[in-house]
Amino acid sequence: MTRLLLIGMPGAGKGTQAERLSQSYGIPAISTGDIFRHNVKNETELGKQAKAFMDRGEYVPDSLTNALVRDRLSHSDARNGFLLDGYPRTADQVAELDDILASMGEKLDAVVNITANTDEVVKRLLNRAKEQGRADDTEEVIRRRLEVYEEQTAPLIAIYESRGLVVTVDGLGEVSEVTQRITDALSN
Ligand code: B4P
Repeated sequence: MTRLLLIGMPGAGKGTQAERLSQSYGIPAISTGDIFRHNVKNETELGKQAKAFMDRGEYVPDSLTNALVRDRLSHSDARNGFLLDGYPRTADQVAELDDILASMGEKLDAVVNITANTDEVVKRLLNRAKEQGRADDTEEVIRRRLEVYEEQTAPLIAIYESRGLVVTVDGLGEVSEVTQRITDALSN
């Protein structure tokens, strides 16, 4: 498995699993959320533009996000595979990724859909707020992020299902159990 997407509601465990899968498959995990946070922290031009959206729980505009991913996927470490964590999140981003992959002569191997429920993810994210103090982990912003996910990202699962790429995995339980479920599902 070399070209993977991770999709799931905020707090489903995308970032957590991406790190582990990246190690076991030997491919870079590319998290648009992490890249945006890095830019916000370093007060880059991109970070200044992204911050206002992220703080409200809204998506960063497609134009910025797509350009960032196109650039990142052109790096040599992504030539033999990658794991995209949290991208695409909109229909426009799906179209952009299709175009990027077509221009590279590549295709996706699988889309891992990590499932969870609202109560559990709110609990996880409020817990992360205590530990890490992320600006978008307040209860109000978490609720908005969940709405945005339902409106804009949940419908993408059907698009990838119609292409026969979706592998759905239960994201509840121990982190290591979830990793095992994903690797088992991908090896079938
Ligand atoms: P992300 O960084 O992707 O944030 P996220 O959806 O909350 O998921 P994350 O990966 O961090 O959390 P995880 O579920 O692993 O995005 C943040 C923001 O960036 C977006 O709201 C948006 O503004 C912007 N953005 C990013 N990508 C974009 C795009 N493509 N287009 C536009 N805007 C974009 O984990 C959450 C917590 O749960 C952690 O504390 C973890 O330790 C815990 N956890 C994980 N698995 C667990 C388990 N099995 N049991 C218990 N706890 C668990």
